[in-house]
Amino acid sequence: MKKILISFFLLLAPLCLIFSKKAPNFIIIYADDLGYTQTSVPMMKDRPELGHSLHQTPNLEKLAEQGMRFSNAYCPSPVCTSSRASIQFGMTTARVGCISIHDVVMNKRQVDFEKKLSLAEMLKESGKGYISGFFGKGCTPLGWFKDHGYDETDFIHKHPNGNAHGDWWEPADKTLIPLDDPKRVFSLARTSNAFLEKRAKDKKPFFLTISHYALHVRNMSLKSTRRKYLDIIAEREGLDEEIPDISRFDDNAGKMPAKLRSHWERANYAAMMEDMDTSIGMVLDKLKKLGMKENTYIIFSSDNGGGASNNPLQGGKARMWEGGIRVPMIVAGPKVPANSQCDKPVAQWDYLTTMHDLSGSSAPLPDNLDGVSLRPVFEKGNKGRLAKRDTGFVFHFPAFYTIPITSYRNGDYKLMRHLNTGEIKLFNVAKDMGETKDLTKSMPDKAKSMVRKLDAYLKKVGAWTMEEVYETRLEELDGWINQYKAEVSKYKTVLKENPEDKDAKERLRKAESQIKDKLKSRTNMLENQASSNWL
Ligand SMILES: [Ca+2]
Repeated sequence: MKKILISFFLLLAPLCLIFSKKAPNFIIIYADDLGYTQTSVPMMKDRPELGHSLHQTPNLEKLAEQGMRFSNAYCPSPVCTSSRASIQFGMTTARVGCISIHDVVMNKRQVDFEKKLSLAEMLKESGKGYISGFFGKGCTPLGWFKDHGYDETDFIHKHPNGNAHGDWWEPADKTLIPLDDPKRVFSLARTSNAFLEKRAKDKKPFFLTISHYALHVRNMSLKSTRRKYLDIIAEREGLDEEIPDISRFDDNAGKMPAKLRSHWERANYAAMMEDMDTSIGMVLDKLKKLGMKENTYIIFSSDNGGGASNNPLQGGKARMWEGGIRVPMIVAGPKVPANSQCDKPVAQWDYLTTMHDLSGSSAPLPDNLDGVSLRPVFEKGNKGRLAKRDTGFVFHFPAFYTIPITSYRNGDYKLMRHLNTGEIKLFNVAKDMGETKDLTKSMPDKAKSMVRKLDAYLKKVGAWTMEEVYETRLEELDGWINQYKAEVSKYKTVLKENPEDKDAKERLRKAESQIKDKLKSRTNMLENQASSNWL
């Protein structure tokens, strides 16, 4: 059905091109694991302390001066994979049916992402002649992005791009990434710029996603950038000696004095951040040089909260506190006022509806999207009136491997529910972004009404329940354990007949080690299930 719709709207394309002015371009620059307070751009202009005091991101500062920063922007999930699926389809992770990289229920139910309308497919349907490119880190369950409407991708390996592609040049043989291309930031900029040059020639409207491997671990940076931060830190700390640049990957890593190790790690992280910023600058400069800047929306954000401190926000990556899901977001483009700020809560699942609106597409959208068009706030900031969201912002996270909490923001309030214990917390995150004052007792009616709305939403979209997730995980582990037990008895029989069979010995050893491994995973899951921790 999706394909028929696409063909129908493609037939209309030439007509649209004649009668309408050129549709705008879109560039999404997606950072990995970048926390709310980690760039040098404070997401609230009147609170400079929300900008990082060490990290320097001058190109993001420039972007914020040209456009709008968002103080209340949310990624869909506190972990990579589910955010990346959600943004693609304009739905919450609960509705998409993907809450983490190893989502046992998603696998069991064989969720088919190809049936859903992606950002690139939505733009194809507009009939405006969009060319879409996706470069960098992908989304494991989605497979190849070329299967989701993207015309150009850099998926040149055996497997679709995951974390390993940002850590190793070639995952198959674990060849190191060249030292002059840490986290592939510069090759990513070059690939992106080549895409832009082609669009400057063919004059087609485009949508480009630059999906950075930075700042996910393993942290890497240019030696020259790192030297700069090693010196800044030495000066700030009043050290008499220079901090040596001994990478932990070098043969002499052991020679780094222990007291200097944390300085080196900070310098390396700051340098990785600046290298990513430099790469962003390379693309934005190219865009300007090609004369395409005026008609291009640039959206910068992160897939989840930072792994390090997100102070004053609590928690970080894989946590449902603000530190895990409130992320930096900067937008620049046609009619976006310069040096402006929007405080209305927005989420990345809004991008699809927003881009549909801004592209001028008249092709229908699916009727089960969670996003609303952000065009009113892009153009008017806090004065822009957004369409009413049916429930609010639901961040469902029934994870079997870490603290399972579902968060739900509606207006100024955020409800959190622990999925093991059912315990509730309520915060006014507009006034109390650090989530320090639990209002459950002072506002019981508010809490109750939010619980009702949240439950109705989760039921409506058929969200996984925590019970189902634990049950499915146990089924999976027990299935594997039984399978390996069968292998153990098979190879024991083989060895009885032929005690010198090397292959059987090796297979027996592997199966026994797998059983041990899966039993450990089983214990870990049961421990997680019994936990009532919040942080
Ligand atoms: Ca991430």
